[in-house]
Amino acid sequence: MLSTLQSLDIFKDSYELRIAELKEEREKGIKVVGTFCLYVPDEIIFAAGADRIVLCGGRTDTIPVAEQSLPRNICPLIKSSFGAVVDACCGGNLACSHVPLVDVVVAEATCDGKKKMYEILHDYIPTYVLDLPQKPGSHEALNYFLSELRKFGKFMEDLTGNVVSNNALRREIRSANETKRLLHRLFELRRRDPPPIRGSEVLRVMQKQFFLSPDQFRQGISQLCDEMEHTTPDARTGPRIMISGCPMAAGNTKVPDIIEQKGGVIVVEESCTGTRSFWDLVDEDKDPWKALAERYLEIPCACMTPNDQRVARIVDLAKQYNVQGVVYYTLQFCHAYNIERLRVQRALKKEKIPLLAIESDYGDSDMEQIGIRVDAFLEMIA
Ligand code: BJ8
Repeated sequence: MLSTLQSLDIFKDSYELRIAELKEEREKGIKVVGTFCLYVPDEIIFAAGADRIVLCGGRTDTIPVAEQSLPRNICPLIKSSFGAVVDACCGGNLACSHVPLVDVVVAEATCDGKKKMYEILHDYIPTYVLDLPQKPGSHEALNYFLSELRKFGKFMEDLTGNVVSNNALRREIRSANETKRLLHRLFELRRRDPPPIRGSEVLRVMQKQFFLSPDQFRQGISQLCDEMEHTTPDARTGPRIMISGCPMAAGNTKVPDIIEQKGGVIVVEESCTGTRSFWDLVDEDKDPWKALAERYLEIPCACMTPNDQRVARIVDLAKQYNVQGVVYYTLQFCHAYNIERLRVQRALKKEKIPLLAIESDYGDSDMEQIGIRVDAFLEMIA
């Protein structure tokens, strides 16, 4: 079904423009950083006068390239991302437009698969790894992460030759907060019944969040919200669904597409391509480094332990969005999200909110089976 929201075209048309912009920047000597995770603060990259582009892979065609070096039984996001880098660096023909634009990768110590992949990635492209405490709740963890962020700031200064000043950081924190506030506005509109936009459309927009420049992205979101506020949505009458779990990188829209084809109405996503990226703002009144460390350690990723805040957030979102069922999405072999499902399921059960667990890869061989299970789930909760 074609969307009636004209503003979505801004995001569709933005790809070529952004690639051209990044090429131009590189010709002028501006450094471009490739990232894979929410834990790497854009604010520090921009404060150093560099640009950034997301490298998370959602494509299937780069996976066979990765499987020549990596085990097959690891998460498809890792394989797809790694395959895109290897293919681009070894003169392959898959034409990833992102990798050739990148001077350096800034990676992060999150799940085991990513950490070990980054060690090999360094053979193809310079890779800096930001370390993370795994138990984020303590004072010690905060101090450690603060020192890691300062080290990262120094790395960016050496890369760009620019100083990461407190003023520049404050400016970037304000800018990133502005984006987050706009995303709150967008997601607030989705609480309506029926919501004025489909979940699969929001996902495609969110997949551009770390690809477009902040200005481009904000312009698009702002116009989209204006239009949504004055649009009478098509009648969408199916059960209200939340998707929770692993991120869905660009190219991967399989599960939301199936849910909507079957009549489900996706109203919110608890994921890194959903609320996790923007829900919490950075405190603008504190020392900027400390404020960044505090806020980034609050990201409720399943790589952290314990991760009570994620469980609480899911229950809270389910209530706020009047959700009738949660589709818990795990990428195949992602143990962190897969195991954490049990705690999420128990918490939701207490609130009488049913959960459907789907574990999948980027292929299409399980589409029919997922469709059957989604159908049965929607029928049960309708
Ligand atoms: S903050 S979710 S972007 S680590 S799906 S590669 S965890 S095996 S992507 Fe993530 Fe940062 Fe956390 Fe978000 Fe590993 Fe799981 Fe694969 Fe994952």
